Amino acid sequence: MKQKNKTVEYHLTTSEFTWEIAAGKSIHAWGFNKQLPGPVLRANVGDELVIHLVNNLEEATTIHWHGIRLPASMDGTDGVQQMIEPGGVFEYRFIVPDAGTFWYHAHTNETVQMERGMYGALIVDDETDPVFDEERIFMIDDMKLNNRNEFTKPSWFLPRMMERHDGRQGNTLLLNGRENLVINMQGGQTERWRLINSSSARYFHLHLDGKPFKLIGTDGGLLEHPVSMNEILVTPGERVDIAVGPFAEGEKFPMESLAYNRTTFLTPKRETFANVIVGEGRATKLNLPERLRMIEPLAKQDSAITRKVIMSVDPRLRDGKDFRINGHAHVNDKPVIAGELQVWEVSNTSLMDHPFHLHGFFFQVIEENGKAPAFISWKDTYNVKPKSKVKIAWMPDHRTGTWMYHCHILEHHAAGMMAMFKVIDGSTKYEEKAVTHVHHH
Ligand SMILES: [Cu+2]
Repeated sequence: MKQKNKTVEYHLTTSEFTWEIAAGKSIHAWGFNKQLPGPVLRANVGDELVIHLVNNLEEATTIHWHGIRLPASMDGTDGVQQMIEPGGVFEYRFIVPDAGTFWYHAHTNETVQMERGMYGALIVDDETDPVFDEERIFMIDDMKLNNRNEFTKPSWFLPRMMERHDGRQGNTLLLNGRENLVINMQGGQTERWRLINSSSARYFHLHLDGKPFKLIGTDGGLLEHPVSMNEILVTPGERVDIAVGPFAEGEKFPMESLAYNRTTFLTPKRETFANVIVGEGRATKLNLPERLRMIEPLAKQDSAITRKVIMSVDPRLRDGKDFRINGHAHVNDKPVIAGELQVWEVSNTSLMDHPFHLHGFFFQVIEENGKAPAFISWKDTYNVKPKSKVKIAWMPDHRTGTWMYHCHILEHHAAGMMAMFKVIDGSTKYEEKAVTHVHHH
């Protein structure tokens, strides 16, 4: 029986607050409802989400609903709404059309606001989801703190330049706002883990002591079939859903991030984020079918390219606008027409990796450096390796308005690796709707 759609309301208040990341170790975080991460927002496919936002920060903010195919006016960028000033309120209202693992985060002054904790998970359920014994959401983050547990920003030119180049990678490793998290599983059970990389720049290269797990979903929901693997890279902005277990009582192993060389000044390291401890065996109710769903291919591998997007870095790194799209920083790209298939060649001419994020729409990777991908999936963020070309296909729909794409390493985005563009209706004259929601106390 089809579930009835409903309206799900949340009240979120942003503020600065004290947050304990480990026993006796507190930071001055910024976030939602004095929690880090913010509260998990949850709804069923087709429900309407209403989020009443109050901004009690001392600076303006806006919130982006990463991965949700919502109307442009709700996307939370400065291209579609006015800043929510300190003391201001805003109502976000949209339908959640897809099941999967999504997240929300500040989309204003991100290198400060997101670094301090302005993010949370947004989960959309479907009654046809596979059944697990347990589900966990892990928001991955790292913070760059000094020895007084304060957020630091380099003041000298060279370290500032290096941080802009690498992206801010922190020394404090967090899962769900905690250091050294212990994950207590039950023997014989299989869990669904939803991983969300909410860090500024860290490449999280998941490894569970070599134990195999199954990838079941990506940014845009379930895959067609579970795919078994021993490690997976989750770049900033990306999500993966994996099936973990079953393990035997008494097993203990770390959740690690393996070293990944993305060509930074910082040397990549293998690091432990959490530890898994398996308790006594329990019965399982696992129902993970081999066929999870069908994904219709949007385009063939050899489809004609409709746009080229070139991500580049000026090696002189002089002026803070050295991260570029098609040769320029902070670009206004050409519009696309609703209903016209987009086949974009996204290339990276630089020597470092960039996770490419498209707002508001899912794409399919149809080719990477001449090869078809191993399996089809829906993505909104995809890591483009150095000196690489990725061909993506996506379909702009009736949701006309201003959208954007950018590198999800926050410092690269801030230094110019982003573009705004419009989806326009091809048949009628395009008019931008005025923003009328913003008001102040
Ligand atoms: Cu980048």
